[in-house]
Amino acid sequence: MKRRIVILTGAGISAESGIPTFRAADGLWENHRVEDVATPEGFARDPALVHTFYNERRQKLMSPEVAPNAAHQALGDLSQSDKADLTLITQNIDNLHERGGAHPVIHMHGELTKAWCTACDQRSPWLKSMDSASLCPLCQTKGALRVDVVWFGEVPYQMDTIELALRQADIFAAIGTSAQVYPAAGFVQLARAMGAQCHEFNLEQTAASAAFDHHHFGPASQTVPTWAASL
Ligand code: BJW
Repeated sequence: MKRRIVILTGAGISAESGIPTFRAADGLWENHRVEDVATPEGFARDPALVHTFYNERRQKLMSPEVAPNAAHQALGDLSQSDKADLTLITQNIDNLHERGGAHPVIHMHGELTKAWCTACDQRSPWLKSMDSASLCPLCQTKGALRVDVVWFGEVPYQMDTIELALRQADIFAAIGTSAQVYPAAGFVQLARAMGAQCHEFNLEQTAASAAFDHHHFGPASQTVPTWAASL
């Protein structure tokens, strides 16, 4: 039987593709307080600020200087190979896994390139700028759209599917995540308790390092392709 591999990725896998990670020493997030741009309360207070914040990130994601790196490509190849039964979960809202050939990808924190209409509760692809006057392409309501990302205090997507995959995993790997945000930070505990071999890929130790059996220190663009080829 094929080995069941569950991979969780975080901002570190996209760092070498030109997308900054989140947790800087100054506690700010691209010069904003997290409460202002990544909570429903922040959006209610100042929707224009939040729309602009995500519009700029979407524009950057679609610019020519941002592209999948060797780690995304290696996971894309693994996803298309018959070497393993792979569940790929990302906390990232970028589309670099898909552009690296991976399918399917569970975006537990949502996607920058989708809009969520709070009037009809439908998601649609969204590549242009969004503002408080934007029209839902599905129900035509004006002013009910927000970027389809999971903010603090909201429930991440596909948690039932994720929990089942973690319970059945033979191998669990966490790549480029600081293990500071739950529930993702706790996935290793469940996978390990259920018997999975656990691998961590990072530049440095994290809050969760002690829970992993194997550590791969270094840039993901180097460590991930080597590991994927060894499977
Ligand atoms: C490299 C590298 C290279 C760099 N190669 N590596 C108190 C205790 C416990 C929990 C809570 C608490 N108070 C509140 C909570 C819950 C809260 C939470 O966890 N808060 C913490 C701050 C404590 N969580 C939530 O609210 C979540 N919802 C929830 O819990 O609902 C309840 C529920 C759950 C399940 C079932 C039922 C109910 C929602 C969390 C939503 C997070 N959303 C964000 C924003 C998305 C939109 C946006 O992008 O703007 O998601 S926050 C942000 O952090 C983003 C990321 O996905 C997430 C994780 O960050 P990540 O990926 O780990 O990045 P970094 O920057 O932290 O780390 C990068 C790492 O890469 C570093 O370690 C580097 O060393 C490494 N690295 N270059 C390899 N080249």
